[in-house]
Amino acid sequence: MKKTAKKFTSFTLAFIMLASLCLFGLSAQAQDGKLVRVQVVNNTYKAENGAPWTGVLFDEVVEVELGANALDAVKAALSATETPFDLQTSAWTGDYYIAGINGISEGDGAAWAGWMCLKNDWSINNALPYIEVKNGDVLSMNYSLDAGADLGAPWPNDTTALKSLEAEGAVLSEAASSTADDTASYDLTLNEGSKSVRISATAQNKANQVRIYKNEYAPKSEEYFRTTDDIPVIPGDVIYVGVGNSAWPGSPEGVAESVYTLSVTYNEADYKKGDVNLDGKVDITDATLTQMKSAKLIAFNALQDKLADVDGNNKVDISDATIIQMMAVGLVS
Ligand SMILES: [Ca+2]
Ligand SMILES: [Ca+2]
Repeated sequence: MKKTAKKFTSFTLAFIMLASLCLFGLSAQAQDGKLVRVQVVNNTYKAENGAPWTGVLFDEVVEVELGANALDAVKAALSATETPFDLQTSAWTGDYYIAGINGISEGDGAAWAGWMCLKNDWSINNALPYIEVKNGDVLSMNYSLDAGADLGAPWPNDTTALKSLEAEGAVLSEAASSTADDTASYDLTLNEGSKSVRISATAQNKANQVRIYKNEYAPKSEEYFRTTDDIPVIPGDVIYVGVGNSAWPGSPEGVAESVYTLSVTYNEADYKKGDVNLDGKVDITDATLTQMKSAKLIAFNALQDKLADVDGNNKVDISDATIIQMMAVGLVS
């Protein structure tokens, strides 16, 4: 009876922890919609060639409904800023597109000129109504004189390599085991006290999407980080920066994706056995997390796996959780 009660308590705690994680995730979002940042930029069509304006026309955060697409968000920003625009339907596809903004219309300055949209620095290759937007997305409407080449998205697209890769909140350095190819491995050493990082990654060809995953490279999953997101990390985590995976819209045909591996460094000797959440003490939370890991409810990184395997049999299971529980109450050390 006592044992059952203890188990129940552990799992109750586990679900409270999961529930609070979910709440934390939602709190950053607008209550009944999503916040999208919209920019309108003309850096290509010059004043001396007849452009009525150049540079950034506006950079505005708008709240749109949960089901809104990229066209809804761009229209909302154009309306909010009282910017005149010209909405047309494509003669070929019948889809809506934005033909003109504030006096600059497709065909102005060059035969193939027009307004193109970059979503989080990805030059989207589809009509805006088909593009989903998430809370925190950045939509940049840019005027192009040559179908995207002057925006960093030339055709044909023959590379998925990155042009630049930088980290905020950590020091990024090429790992000793790195190969000199496009998909090098890096060490990511967290700054003192840093609990999250931002990864800034720019594709050589912006027709490719860049998606960031933590601890498991899962390109089929829509649960990924963007370059604008704070990525919570602990020592032992591995961050994957993928570019141009064939499952993602915009990827070049017949060109392999690039995947950059960024491993958060650690010194195993700095951590106590059993301290799976790396907070410097072994308590009931560590036991609960290990129980959840044993039940495949959560995943551990490589360092957490080592710290959780207190009986040293090279696997993390319920026996480890039980020993950690005993360690937490001082029955074993
Ligand atoms: Ca702990
Ligand atoms: Ca074990």
